Amino acid sequence: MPRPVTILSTGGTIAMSGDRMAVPALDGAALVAAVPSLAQVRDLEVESVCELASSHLDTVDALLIAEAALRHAARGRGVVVTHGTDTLEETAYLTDVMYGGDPPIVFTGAIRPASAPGADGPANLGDAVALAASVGGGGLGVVVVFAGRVHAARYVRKMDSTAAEPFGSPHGGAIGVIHEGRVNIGTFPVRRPPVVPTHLDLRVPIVPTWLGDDGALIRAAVEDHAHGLVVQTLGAGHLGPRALAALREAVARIPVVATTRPERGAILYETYGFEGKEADIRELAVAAGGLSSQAARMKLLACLGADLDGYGIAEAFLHDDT
Ligand code: DAS
Repeated sequence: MPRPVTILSTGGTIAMSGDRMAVPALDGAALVAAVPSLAQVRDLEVESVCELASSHLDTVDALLIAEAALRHAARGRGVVVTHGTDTLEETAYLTDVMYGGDPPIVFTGAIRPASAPGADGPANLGDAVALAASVGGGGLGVVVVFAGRVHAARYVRKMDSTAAEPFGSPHGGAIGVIHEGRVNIGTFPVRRPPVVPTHLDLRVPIVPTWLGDDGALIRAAVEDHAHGLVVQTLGAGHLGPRALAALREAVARIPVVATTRPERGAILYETYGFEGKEADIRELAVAAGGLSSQAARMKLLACLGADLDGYGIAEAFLHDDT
């Protein structure tokens, strides 16, 4: 027996249309009307949360969307969230960090506006509903469905700005496929204990580093009242000496999570001995080599919004340290 499904629409290209330039135009009901096969879904609810380009969303909006998804999942319903692709990774992963339930929560969107030739929104929405309704999708947590592929929210990244398949999972690839409305999941992601923030009106910037970095941006972020920081280190967890000095000053004031610039990241333990080596980073920051910087930021925001202390934050990132 398929699950009942709730679609939450939040805007993005899937909900945009226009003769010359696409602007927000379609609410949840209009999205559903464009997919004739959805008329057959037994119990389908539609709720419009907002109608925004995802570059206009902030962390407070992301928390509202995540909370709405969790509310409907707690009623035993599969949930589909339609979302702009630009920041879909962030809202999907925040929802995943907060979620411990069984019904699947599925994020999707479109790369081409509803008015464009070859608009991909209806096909993506049909696939997302198929997964949300499937009993076999129970226990998946939060996933992203796009172009017939299923990605774990923890690993998915927008890797192409314009291709019809913009999302990929550089760490391990897609975890499933959907053909003809039939769902085939090959791998179930490991679930983590949920972290549930009460608020997300917090400042957590992502600071990259580069050849010759003098640490000025790390210092500026701390001075700019950051509550926490994600530092995107080089290679397998490395910083130049001047950036390392800035990191040392930062961790004395706020929690810092370290990610890596390579897409398939890992922070090593004991390969190198130079100043700014992986062991120096590990001594100072919480290592999250397995997450993208944008995903690490959402998890750190969730930890801070849940009032976790330093130990709680380190524990929350334990399985993201590869
Ligand atoms: N319109 C952009 C957004 O809202 C891009 C998209 O959805 O693909 O993120």
